[in-house]
Amino acid sequence: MSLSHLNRRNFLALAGGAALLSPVARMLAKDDKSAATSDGTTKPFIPPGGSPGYRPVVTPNGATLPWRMVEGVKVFHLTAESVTHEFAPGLIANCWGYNGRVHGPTIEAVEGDRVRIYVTNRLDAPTTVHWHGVLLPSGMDGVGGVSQKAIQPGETYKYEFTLKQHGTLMYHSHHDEMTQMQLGMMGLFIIHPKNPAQPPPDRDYAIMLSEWKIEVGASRPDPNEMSDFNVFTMNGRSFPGTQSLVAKKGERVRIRIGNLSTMSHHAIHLHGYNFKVVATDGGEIPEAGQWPETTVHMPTGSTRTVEFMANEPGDWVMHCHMLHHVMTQMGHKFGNLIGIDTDGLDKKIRKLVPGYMTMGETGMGDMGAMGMANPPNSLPMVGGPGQYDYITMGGMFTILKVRDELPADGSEPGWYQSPPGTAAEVAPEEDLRRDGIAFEAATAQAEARIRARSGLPIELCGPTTFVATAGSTLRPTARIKTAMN
Ligand SMILES: [Cu+2]
Repeated sequence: MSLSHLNRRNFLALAGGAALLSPVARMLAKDDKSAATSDGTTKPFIPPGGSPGYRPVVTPNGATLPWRMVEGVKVFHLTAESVTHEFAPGLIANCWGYNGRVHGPTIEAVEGDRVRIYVTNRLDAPTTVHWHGVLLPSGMDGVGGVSQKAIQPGETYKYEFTLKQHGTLMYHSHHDEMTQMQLGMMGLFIIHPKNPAQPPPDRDYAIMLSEWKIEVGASRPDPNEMSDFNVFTMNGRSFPGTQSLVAKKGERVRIRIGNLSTMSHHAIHLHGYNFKVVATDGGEIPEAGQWPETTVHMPTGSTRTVEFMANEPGDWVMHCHMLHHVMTQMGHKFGNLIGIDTDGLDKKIRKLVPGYMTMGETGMGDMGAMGMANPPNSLPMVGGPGQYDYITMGGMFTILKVRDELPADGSEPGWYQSPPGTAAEVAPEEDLRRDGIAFEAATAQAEARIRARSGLPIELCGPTTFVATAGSTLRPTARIKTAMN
């Protein structure tokens, strides 16, 4: 089989061959008009005069849309345009967004504000903007054909309304929705309360969830996909491209989550905490109606706001619990090799491809860590490097970093250093003996893999099971089953 004939599926079946592919320069479509790459850098907006009159929301990897007051009206300007966007280092695609970003910048205002939002269309296609969940006059609803004419290329439309509510809302194209939203045309619309019932939280984060189909090596997301999405993002970024959320111990944290994925709901799970869902895009939930959760269900077309006290320091992951949503492009449609003895196959293929080794018989956890070359314009199959080991999740995944003290300069706090005795580690021999634990390695092949990891010579011994007792030279690892005596 010639390497040039590999499609994604048999590319993966021949994953060992990936090392033979030389890196190829990213090829971006020539019709792209944007000059810069939207790279997910957080850009806050401080209005003239210094204070906006509210505690601003932080959109990790995102930006806030600037505004200015003109005769008592808060004036914004959105420009719909083509955007070259980096999802994570290694994956760049030509998307559509607003103001040079994917997704568009977060709009922030206060209940009671009169807002005037100009929308300029620099795309080659007509568009509109719908203010999702915002209570407004019908003619301002932004639905092409229903409440207005579509905004033609080159035109600028004006939307103007008074904000009658507060909460976490959204905006998105409502013309050729499948194409335009699936190419990235969406953003968050945060309205702060005019008379807050309680002080603002110490940390107020906003995250937009979305999903994409970007064929490996392609430079344009496929807006016609209806089920097989392969890039899952928070604020347009896939882990390890996602920026961490930080909090100081004792702070009250609010996370606002919106979902405008084409087809998927998401189950956003936070480790280390119980939180309460305090609001939806329909409004605040009275305290009596809030219940504790660790996972919030995010139907597409909705927002949920969760709050909790950051009282336990650590690195706490927050990710979609639909497990294909924490994989990247390469993690899907993979032939099932779990438990297959591939030794004979390997020997045959090695005659054609020296050094070939099938991967995937124990799962995909090692795929990213092996550092095999990725095909052009794609992400490693799974996550990214962590403090202790390779992180086997990517995609819709980020980390909440809670610390006793945060760096004074506002920089990222780095990895959490667990106090001695508070982190899981290899069981000491004396503990195993004291507690009567014997452990059993699954197969000789497992032993070979353990030896490979530990740098010892590999001796394939055949498929016999052997038992190791405490004190053997095997390093207990995740691949070793434990059993009570
Ligand atoms: Cu999901």
